[in-house]
Amino acid sequence: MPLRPASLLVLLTALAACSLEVDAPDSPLPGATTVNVAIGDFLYNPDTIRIVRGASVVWTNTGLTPHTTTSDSLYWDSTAIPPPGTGAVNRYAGQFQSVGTFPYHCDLHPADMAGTVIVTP
Ligand SMILES: [Cu+2]
Repeated sequence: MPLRPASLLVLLTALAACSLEVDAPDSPLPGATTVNVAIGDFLYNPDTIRIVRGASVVWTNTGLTPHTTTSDSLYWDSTAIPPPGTGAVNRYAGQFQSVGTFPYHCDLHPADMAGTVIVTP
């Protein structure tokens, strides 16, 4: 299934905005890897990931109900990602351009679902 371009753009834009202070304009992004996070009912697996700056994260909803991946600081917000089998794209992805610790949660189940992306140089 193709990634949803609108969501990807939102994520990249948001992360670019938060990367202004730490990224030199001509600084190459060393990471080219993709890390997958499965979304279930009601958890992220794994809930904490460590990636190198420049790596991409793909969240895939494998549960039975919609979920989101929403940055606690609103650097990104997937809005509702449908479960598989609906005919709609059930993934959300983006590249992390900034070093830092980025906690996130599910906007639909904020008391139950939380995760962290740790980005290293
Ligand atoms: Cu949820």
